[in-house]
Amino acid sequence: MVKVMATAMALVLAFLLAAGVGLSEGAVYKVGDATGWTIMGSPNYTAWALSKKFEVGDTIVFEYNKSFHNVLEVSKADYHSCNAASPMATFATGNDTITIKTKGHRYFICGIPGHCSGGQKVDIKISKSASSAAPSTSPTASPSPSPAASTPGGGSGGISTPAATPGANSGTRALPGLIAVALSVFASAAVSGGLAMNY
Ligand SMILES: [Cu+2]
Repeated sequence: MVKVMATAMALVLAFLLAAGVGLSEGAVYKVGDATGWTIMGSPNYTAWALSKKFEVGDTIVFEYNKSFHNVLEVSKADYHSCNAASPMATFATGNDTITIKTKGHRYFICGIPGHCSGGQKVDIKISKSASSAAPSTSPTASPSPSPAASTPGGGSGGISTPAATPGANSGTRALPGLIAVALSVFASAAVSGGLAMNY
């Protein structure tokens, strides 16, 4: 019985780990790509940003010569007016990594006089929530049958449940399904273990 429980626990852990690995994925975007964050050659950061699809969980990297540039995160108004006087955040290492945690816009400018107005500014539009945002919104209880409780003998009954609908957006839907499967496996193992102990 102890062995059964341990196996069930291991299965639950394996499922949760598998789900967790999927959540930590995120693209890394270097601002300006090979050009980096500069004023030389007047890079078009608006066009660069529009060519990407930023999602929650992605990372953007500003790479630049810190002797000549910096990165200020500013409000929308300050972005448009190139006002560097009241940044919300300042980055100055020359290799700044910023992880995107929410949807919406993030506005960055270079704070060196003349650089922002010369085009060293970028509007990062995060249009889509990645799967990492899913767990916070409790999924509407899917009609998950619990075969484990009704059939104590057929231990593997729960696994046949179609958990993740294959196809579109599997990333967001797979997690509740995996947990349901893992829990039902655990439950059936517990039930059969309990019955075994009565004999
Ligand atoms: Cu600059």
